[in-house]
Amino acid sequence: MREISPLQQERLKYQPKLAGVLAQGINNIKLSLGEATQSVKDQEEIQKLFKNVYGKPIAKFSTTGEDLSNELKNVGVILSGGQAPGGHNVIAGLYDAMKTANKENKLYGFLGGPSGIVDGKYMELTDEIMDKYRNTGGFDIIGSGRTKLETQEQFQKALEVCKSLNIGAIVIIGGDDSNTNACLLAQWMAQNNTGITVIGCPKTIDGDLKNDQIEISFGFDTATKTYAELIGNIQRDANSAKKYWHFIKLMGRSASHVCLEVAMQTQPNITLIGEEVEAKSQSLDEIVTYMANIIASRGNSGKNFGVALIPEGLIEFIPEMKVMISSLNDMLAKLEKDSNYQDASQKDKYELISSKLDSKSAKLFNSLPTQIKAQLLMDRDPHGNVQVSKIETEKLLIEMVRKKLDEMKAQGIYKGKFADQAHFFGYEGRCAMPSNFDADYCYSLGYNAFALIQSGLTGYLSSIKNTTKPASQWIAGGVPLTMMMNMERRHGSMKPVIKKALVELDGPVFKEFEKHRQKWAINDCYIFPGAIQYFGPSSVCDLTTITLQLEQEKRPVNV
Ligand code: FBP
Repeated sequence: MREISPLQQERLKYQPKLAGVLAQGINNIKLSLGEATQSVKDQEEIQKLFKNVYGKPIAKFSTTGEDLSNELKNVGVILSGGQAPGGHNVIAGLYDAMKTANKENKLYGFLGGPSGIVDGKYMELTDEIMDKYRNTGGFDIIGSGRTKLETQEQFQKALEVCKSLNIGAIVIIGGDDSNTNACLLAQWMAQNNTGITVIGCPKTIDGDLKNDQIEISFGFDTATKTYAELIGNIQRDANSAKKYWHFIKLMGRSASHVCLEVAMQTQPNITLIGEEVEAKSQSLDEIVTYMANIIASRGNSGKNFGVALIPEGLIEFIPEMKVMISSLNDMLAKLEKDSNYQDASQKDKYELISSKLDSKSAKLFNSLPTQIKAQLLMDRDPHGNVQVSKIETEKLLIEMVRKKLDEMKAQGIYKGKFADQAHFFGYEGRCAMPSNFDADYCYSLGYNAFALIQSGLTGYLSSIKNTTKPASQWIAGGVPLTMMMNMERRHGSMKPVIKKALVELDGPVFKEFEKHRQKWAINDCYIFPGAIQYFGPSSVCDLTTITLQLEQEKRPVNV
């Protein structure tokens, strides 16, 4: 019996490419620092909350500057939040850099996410363990979790665990919420003169942890390629059978980057972009009308099939829904502790909620199908986010589009047939075997994280830039976490968080999409991207996402 697949066997041998300067080896890198920085918003509040780590300069590594320290260092690493392809390679890069610097350095993996460091659950990573996970998907080497680190008690326990293992630095691999954790921990460690530093690495398939210094979060490349393969297959099926409309919800908790990138790769008939819905203040009914019109116009010309992409976070971008969800969030934060509410029947809960909402939100809430009501009232995640992956927006839209089409039929303006299929693609792509890009990028991010540690920096995010060029030209450095922060309402009160990067409607990616979408709606312009290729010509195997090409190069290679 096989223990691993033949492809995995081959991938274990793949040597990821390192960013230019890092490839010289951890002992040959030098640090240079730029100007002091500011947070993106709410500077005064952020500075007050992060006194010791606020406003640090951007760091860059080169062959000229200050030498890095070569003192012995034990490091603890945490995988945090949703899985993203390439996480194992971040750890592999970190491990290899540490062992190259000094064989005696030890890397401890905290188990099950941030709670591992608080509860003292860890394992030491060794060559034998590492070599089983190189270039593989998933976070199973040490597991992940969504615990929020914020209390004095948690920080104190983390310190004790680190002291007992002689850990001098912690690397947190996560998205915006997890790196907010990293910054809070960095601040606490600095303020208490513990000597322990904290470095983050930008992870999330959602692609919303990016800015001038962070071109892409890892996992986005592989996840979007995986979804694009699946959607290409569905498009071929739709085009063959010609009998179904496929409504496909795609992960991306807030921003619609995944949806936009996948649309650019596959050219489906309908793609909704949450940020556009918000900018145009579109109501649920307007979105449904937009979809129904395209379906009717295809149906009237004999095409009773098609593919529609729906971003997971859509619901929170619809202005009327946003107002209602924000009231629900505040209300649920209070009702969480109310045993009468907790013990009430679903029906009574809906009635109570509806009575506490303003009349417009109450009307909207009452108009929703029971299933959607129940999904909207589910527990928020530990960071206060609505768990949009559990809200079946694709089914809600199918139901509403069907009603609209029936009305159009009664008016004699629609003559087609509407048969639906609902899909949700999220978990299918989060643990895929990393593409060459993610394998290389992640390895560099991890290696670079150790360079930041040896520079004595804390409260920084590992940054690798110039990523549309060959890895030899990638630029390595670090960006202060406070630079990305602002204040947002979470769990009913204002909290410091890393600002999410949403789809920019005047940015090159949306502009390119906008040029083509009308044609894609009516004609069949489907693209079938096929599976991720790991071996073969670089023009096929090392291509970055269209988003990255358009944003960084201003020149799409394959649109
Ligand atoms: P991160 O922000 O932690 O990277 O997670 C992203 C994500 O995959 C979202 O796209 C999705 O809404 C969410 O995780 C699902 O979370 P869970 O794994 O808890 O179901």
